[in-house]
Amino acid sequence: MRFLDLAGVCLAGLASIASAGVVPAERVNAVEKRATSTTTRVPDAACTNGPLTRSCWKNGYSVATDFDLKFPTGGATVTYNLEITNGTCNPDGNGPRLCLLFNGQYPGPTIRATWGDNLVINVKNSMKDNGTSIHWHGVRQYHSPGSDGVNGLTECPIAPGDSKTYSFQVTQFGTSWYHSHFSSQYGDGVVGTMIFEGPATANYDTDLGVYPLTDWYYQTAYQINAITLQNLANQAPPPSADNILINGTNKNANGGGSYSQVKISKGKKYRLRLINTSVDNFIRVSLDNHQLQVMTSDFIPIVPFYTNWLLIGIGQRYDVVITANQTEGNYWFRANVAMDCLSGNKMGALAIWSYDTVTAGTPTSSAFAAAAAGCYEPAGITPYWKQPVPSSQFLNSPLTVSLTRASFTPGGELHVLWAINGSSMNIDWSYPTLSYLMDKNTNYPTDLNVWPSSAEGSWNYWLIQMAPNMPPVPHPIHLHGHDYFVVGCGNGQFNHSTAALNWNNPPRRDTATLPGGGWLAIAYPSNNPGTWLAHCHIAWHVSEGLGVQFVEAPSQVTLPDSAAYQKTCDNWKAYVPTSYWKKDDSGL
Ligand SMILES: *[C@@H]1O[C@H](CO)[C@@H](O)[C@H](O)[C@H]1NC(C)=O
Ligand SMILES: *[C@@H]1O[C@H](CO)[C@@H](O)[C@H](O)[C@H]1NC(C)=O
Ligand SMILES: *[C@@H]1O[C@H](CO)[C@@H](O)[C@H](O)[C@H]1NC(C)=O
Ligand SMILES: *[C@@H]1O[C@H](CO)[C@@H](O)[C@H](O)[C@H]1NC(C)=O
Ligand SMILES: *[C@@H]1O[C@H](CO)[C@@H](O)[C@H](O)[C@H]1NC(C)=O
Ligand SMILES: *[C@@H]1O[C@H](CO)[C@@H](O)[C@H](O)[C@H]1NC(C)=O
Ligand SMILES: *[C@@H]1O[C@H](CO)[C@@H](O)[C@H](O)[C@H]1NC(C)=O
Ligand SMILES: [Cu+2]
Repeated sequence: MRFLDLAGVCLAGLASIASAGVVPAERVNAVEKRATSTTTRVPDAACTNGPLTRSCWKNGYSVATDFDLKFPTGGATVTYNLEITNGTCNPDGNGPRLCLLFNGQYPGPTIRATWGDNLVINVKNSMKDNGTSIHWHGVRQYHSPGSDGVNGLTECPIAPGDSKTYSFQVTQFGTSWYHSHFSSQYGDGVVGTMIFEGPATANYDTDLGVYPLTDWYYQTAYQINAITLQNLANQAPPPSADNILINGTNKNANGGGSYSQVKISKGKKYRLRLINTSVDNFIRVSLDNHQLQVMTSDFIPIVPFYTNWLLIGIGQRYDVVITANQTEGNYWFRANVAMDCLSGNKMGALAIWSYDTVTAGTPTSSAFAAAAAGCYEPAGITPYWKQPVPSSQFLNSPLTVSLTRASFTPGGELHVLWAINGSSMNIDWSYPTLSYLMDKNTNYPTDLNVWPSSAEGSWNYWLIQMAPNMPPVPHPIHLHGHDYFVVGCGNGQFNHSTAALNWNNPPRRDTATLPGGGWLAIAYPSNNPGTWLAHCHIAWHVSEGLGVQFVEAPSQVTLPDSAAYQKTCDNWKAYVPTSYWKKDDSGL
């Protein structure tokens, strides 16, 4: 029996590391939809959700409900209208820059719904010079793959002047965000947050709502993306961010701009929903003197744990509870770029948290001791429902991440691009994968990176491996239509006889970090027919081809209404010949 020094290396939170090399007897069970969850709390109809009973919900649902199998029905229909315009923004006072906005604001409005509701979101593209498609990050899109918002997979882009209605049921609860999937457009502001009300594993008095954290650039995402593409040819890093924003604001290097300010009352417990909406930077957050009690990872309720500093990868979310039990005063909330994740340059953002009995002013508080270095998932992530994963030899072949030379257009200029198994992803906006399904066409070009998916009810096992001698940047890997179990990760090349894997109760989430120069082993059951994207959430990397898609149970996919779907495609195809800009990246 061998225990790798996993603690502190990769997933420090693996409390119950299965003994390495020993493959438990049970094999992949073809009918096992989801590892059985066991917890001491059962859904309780009599229990009402309140400050001291947050694990309760209603009608037999609670935080113990496995929402892959069961979620409230008969929810309300909640409608939002979002219009994307080309405007300006100035979040840190550095000066106005071009910004693409939702309803005239950055970040866009918070979409709120309750577990079980049906969301109907009308998106109008009022930009002159870009298509768009809006992805609802982490939403399972059960029976609604046509609302996943991935142009080239689940829809044609929405042409300038056109609108599209996304509709889906809220089968999970917690915190997330939505963003454009049209090239690197989200880096220019096409981002907003989402709150789905539901039960929780920790109690609190007040929900402070979302607290998005992001890197911010003074040039547009399209400009940075172009520079990044040039740099990659020399294995040089992308340009560094110019600032970090907390809840859409911060001071700039010259002192302009303003800090986010939050008021709290002594003795109360506050829920805060942290979301990393960065394009390229990992961020570590902390509130001076106050521990963070972490209770979710992405949409997954976890056994609450306390930490002083919390590392948040791009696309990841953590809901935390903060107890206002310190001397009444002003405290710094800190969001620092995680240098150990090879994220740009050293910088951070500050916010001011004040007790309501004191005059809000500049804090004199000092930071907690620095967190142990290491660009890994935080320690202590244990899902609240205990869900073992049937062990596997990782018989599915490894997906190897490397660099390659490829072009986005036939006969076009060759670029150095990211590739999975030698193939850099490059989608066709005008003929999305769902069109292949509608046309019963399985003749997928290689660069669509369509990988096989296991049969419904059985498990997928992926070993994502960095090729040797690659730039050692970590990649936050995000999966659509599913979340996954993080069975293990480590540095260097995966070795079956030494890798410590956790099959017992592994962390579960929809975005996890592939260590630069290492490997990430994930597992998830096929339980959602559709066509789903898996990609690096660093905007520049997916733009440079770091993605795959898999077509799951094609004959069982709930296709979108074909008239509406075709209308979006027809309008897009009519726009393309007139467009000022042309596609010059993977399209994602
Ligand atoms: C936004 O407006 C600028 C200035 O008019 C223009 O150059 C750019 O193409 C527009 N972008 C989009 C996405 O419409
Ligand atoms: C989108 O608009 C930006 C300008 O805002 C431009 O740089 C980019 O090339 C456009 N991309 C496409 C494919 O239209
Ligand atoms: C974040 O900003 C929004 C919009 O300005 C504000 O309504 C909200 O209260 C802020 N959140 C916190 C936790 O301060
Ligand atoms: C967001 O994630 C990126 C990469 O995953 C990371 O570099 C950055 O530090 C994170 N930001 C925050 C605020 O956690
Ligand atoms: C304050 O709350 C934290 C949990 O957030 C706890 O660990 C700590 O002991 C409490 N401190 C005081 C002074 O009550
Ligand atoms: C990726 O490449 C590896 C190594 O060549 C191969 O074993 C595997 O089958 C490929 N994976 C897929 C999904 O094609
Ligand atoms: C895997 O680890 C074993 C045990 O340390 C070692 O004997 C073997 O050479 C390693 N395999 C590879 C491919 O590195
Ligand atoms: Cu990446």
